[in-house]
Amino acid sequence: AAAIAAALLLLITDVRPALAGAPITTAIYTADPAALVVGDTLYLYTGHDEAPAGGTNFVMRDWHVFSSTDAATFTDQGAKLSISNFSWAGADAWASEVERGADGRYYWFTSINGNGPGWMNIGVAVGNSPTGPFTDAIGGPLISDSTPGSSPLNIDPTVFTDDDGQVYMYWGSYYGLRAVRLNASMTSTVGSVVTPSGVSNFWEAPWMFKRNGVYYLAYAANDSGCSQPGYACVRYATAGNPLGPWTHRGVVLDQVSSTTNHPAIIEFKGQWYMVYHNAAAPGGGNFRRSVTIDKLTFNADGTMQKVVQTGG
Ligand code: FUB
Repeated sequence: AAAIAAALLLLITDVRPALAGAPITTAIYTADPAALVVGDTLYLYTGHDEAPAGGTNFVMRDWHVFSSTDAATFTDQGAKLSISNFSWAGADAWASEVERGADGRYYWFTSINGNGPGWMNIGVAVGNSPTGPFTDAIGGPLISDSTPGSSPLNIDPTVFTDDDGQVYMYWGSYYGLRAVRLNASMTSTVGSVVTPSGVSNFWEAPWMFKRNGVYYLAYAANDSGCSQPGYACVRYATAGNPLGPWTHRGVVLDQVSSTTNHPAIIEFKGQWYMVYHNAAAPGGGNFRRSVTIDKLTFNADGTMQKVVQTGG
């Protein structure tokens, strides 16, 4: 009877979305996308899942750059950054984001296990073009556990440059969202680390952008109101100021076929997109994820419609 009950429970809880976006590549497994438009090209910066089939942990050592001029076909430009580019780092090339600095260079903010003081840290690499080459910009972490007020887990940086040139970074996990201003140099912080308010059910993977004067923060949430246990949806909040307070607006992406969920939202050639990952590629899984892209639509009042996971 116990076995039947367990099987029934699995059937009830193991419900996958009927539709899931197609991978940008099936040559490798990719995860944790960040998006950047430069000229007529959309760049995606992704993590690289290398766990074996049936693996039960992340194996992530480098990050790839993908480029596209139509948001449909993506070219893998290769592993343009690796934990070996950070002399102080040892493992876990987790989520990252690239932002163009005031000096015209490209700053790649990364989550890295330092294997030293602090478990996860945020590092920064810099390159002269969107595809690099990239080198460590600091020689140590930008944020580590020793940073006053830093998050319970220093991962998943999202960096946003406002119209007035001020730069902000949000990051965090395990319900610990943090934010801080960055210098124009992108390699040091200004003022104190703060805990933004109003971001309901934040779990991890923040992504910040601005549209029509409104600040948006999308993020993975794993509450029972939007996902089954162990999975995450993407919720979002809006604000009138870059550091909040934020007002929760709802779910923009339902749970996907991987346990983790990770948004990047971008406008490219007049169309908005949601870039995210799932487990839909052949042989895919929670530690063998694939980045995908779907169209995103705004309502007239600035709210976002829930993304339809097309399967492509
Ligand atoms: O890919 C490793 C971690 O899983 C990321 O840092 C999180 O956002 C989650 O996707």
